[in-house]
Amino acid sequence: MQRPDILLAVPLIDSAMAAMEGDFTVHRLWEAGDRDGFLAGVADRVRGAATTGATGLNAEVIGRLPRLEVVASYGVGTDAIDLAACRQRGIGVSNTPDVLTEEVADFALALLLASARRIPQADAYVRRGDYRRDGKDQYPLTRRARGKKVGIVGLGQIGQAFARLCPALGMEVAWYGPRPKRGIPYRYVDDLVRLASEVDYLVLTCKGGPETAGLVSAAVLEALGPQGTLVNVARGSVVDEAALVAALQDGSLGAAAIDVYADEPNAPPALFAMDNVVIQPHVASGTNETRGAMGQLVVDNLRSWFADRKLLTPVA
Ligand code: 8YV
Repeated sequence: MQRPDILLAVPLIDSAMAAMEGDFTVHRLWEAGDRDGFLAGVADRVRGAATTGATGLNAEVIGRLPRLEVVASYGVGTDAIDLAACRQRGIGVSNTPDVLTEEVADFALALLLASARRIPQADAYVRRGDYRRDGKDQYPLTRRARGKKVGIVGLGQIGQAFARLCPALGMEVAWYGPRPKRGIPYRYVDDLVRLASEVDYLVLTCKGGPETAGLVSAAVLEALGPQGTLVNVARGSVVDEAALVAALQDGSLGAAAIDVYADEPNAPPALFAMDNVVIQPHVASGTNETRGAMGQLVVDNLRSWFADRKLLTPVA
C-alpha cells in the first residue's frame, strides 16, 4: 500500500521526524526555496499535514492541498490553524493536550519566580564580573513570591495545573474566565480589571484566538500596577503588546515574564534592554520529555487516521 504523503510545516523533535519518515512520505515545507512551486508540486499527493501550535496551518495552504484529509498539530493551542476551513472540507484536526499540561504550568511558575527573584538579571551581574564581597555594589534585594496573590486568566487544564502548584508557595489563587466553572475551589472574578487590581501576579494560561485577542488591555495592565507582574505562557495575541511595552517602560506595570509574543519570532526589540522583564522564546513545553510525548502523539494520530480514519486526540 502506498505510504501517505504528509506536508510537514516546520521541524518537530527528531524522534517524531524519524517516525514520520518511517511511515510516510514527508514533504518539508520550511526547506522549500520556492514555496508556491513546492506546494503546487505536492498538491495532488498530500493527504496529511503536521504543524505546531505556534505555526499552525492557514486557509491559504489548506486551500492549496485538495487531497488534505487530516492535520496533526504538535501542541495544544489551535488558534493558528484555520479550523473553519478544515471543518468546511471535513478535514480532521488533532492536537497534543494533556502530555504538556504540567510542563507548561511548571514553566509558568519558573517564570514567576525568575521575575520575582530577578534570576536572569543576577546571572548577568555575575557574568559581567560585578559580583563583589566588599560591601560595594551589592546585588540589590529582590521580592518574595511566597504568600503573594495570583490571578489566573483561563482556568483550563494548564491554568488548573498552575493553580495546583500555588499552595506549595502559599500563594492565594483567584481566576478569571468567560464564565464560572463548577467544582473549582478558587475564587472566580468576572471582571479582569478588578482581578488585576487585587493580585500581585497575573498569569495568562488561556487559549489564543479571536475570543481572547487583546483581553489584557492597557486598563488591565494599569490595574495590575507598578507592583504587579504579568506572566504570559498563553499567546502573545492575548495581550495589547504595545500597551505592555509602554507600561513596562513608564513603570505603570512593575514587571513581566513572557514566553509568547504577538508576531513570533519577532519579540518587541524594546523589551530587550528592559531590566524589568524576563523574555523567553516560546519554550514552555520545550523539554525533551514533553516534546517527545507531543511528537509521539502527532505520529500516533496520523497513524490512527490512515489506519481507520479516527484521531486519538481530535480537536472539537
Ligand atoms: C507549541 C504551544 O506547540 O502547545 C502549544 O500550543 O504553544 C507549544 O507547545 C510549540 O510551538 C511547539 O513547537
